Amino acid sequence: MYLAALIIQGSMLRKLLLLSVIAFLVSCKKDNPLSGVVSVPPAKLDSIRAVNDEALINFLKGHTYREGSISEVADGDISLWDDSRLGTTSINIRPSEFNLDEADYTTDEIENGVPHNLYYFVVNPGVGNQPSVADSVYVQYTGRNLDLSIFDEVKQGGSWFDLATIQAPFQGFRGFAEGVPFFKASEGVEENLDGTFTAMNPGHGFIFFPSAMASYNTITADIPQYGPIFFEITLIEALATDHDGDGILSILEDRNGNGYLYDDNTDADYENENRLPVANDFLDADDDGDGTPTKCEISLGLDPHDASSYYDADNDGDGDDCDD
Ligand SMILES: [Ca+2]
Ligand SMILES: [Ca+2]
Ligand SMILES: [Ca+2]
Ligand SMILES: [Ca+2]
Repeated sequence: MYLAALIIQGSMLRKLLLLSVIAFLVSCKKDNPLSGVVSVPPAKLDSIRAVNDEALINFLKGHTYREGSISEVADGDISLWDDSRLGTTSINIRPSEFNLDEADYTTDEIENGVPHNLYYFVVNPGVGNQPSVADSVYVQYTGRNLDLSIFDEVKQGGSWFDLATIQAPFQGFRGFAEGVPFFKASEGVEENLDGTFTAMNPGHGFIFFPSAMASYNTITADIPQYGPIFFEITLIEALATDHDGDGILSILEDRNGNGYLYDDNTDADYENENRLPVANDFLDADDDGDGTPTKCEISLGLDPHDASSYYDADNDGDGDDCDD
């Protein structure tokens, strides 16, 4: 029920996420010499990273947080860059996230990604649950380009987002999923007489990130190609999520602990050999592909990540469910 509720919240960000997927599909089309259309290959991650990071740093040095909003620094202001409330983290972006030509990258970059800086500015840390990148959050937000123009906004009520989905390859806006976990949710919500509500002490602040964590080379009406962006967010609620319902929280299915949910697939070889759809562990209810669901294996004390240990009710050599 709950995950279904996640999907119905319409918003511009969702539309932009979809746009990114469409742009990716379009970019996959081969050049057609007859049509005269020649596609420009996307730029290399490294070159855009350098330009974007410089733009972000210049922005942070040239702007301040004053009276609830971000504006240009004036005499006596402390810039965002010099403000102790600013933090930074490094997020690895893999060429596969934008279907970039792997010939341009080292084996390490293909496997582990190219590090990019994300900046976050904490106005209020919040007091409630702190989400992980695998969790679901209810937020109010405003998304802006570095010229302060708004490309998306939800200020009334809020919108649910599944951060794990936003982290997925080809989605774009990964920085949103990586930045929100630096905040905690509110301590609760009080309903007002007019039907609106007030979140008590929510996490509140800003996240700034390069285009490789946003829409990268995609051209949209509201965000320039290769444009860094930032979001103001108010984190109202955060819920720990178990996407496949196998009894293991999704964040704990990041088995190699690198904060990326899309490189953990226990039965990758099995899925490959049998031409099954790729299901990473957090979306796979039978992680080791032995026929016995993970949940059943846990309840019986079997190892859910070892295909040679399974429950075999009818003794035919194939794994069965506990209910069989
Ligand atoms: Ca991982
Ligand atoms: Ca799998
Ligand atoms: Ca699983
Ligand atoms: Ca299993």
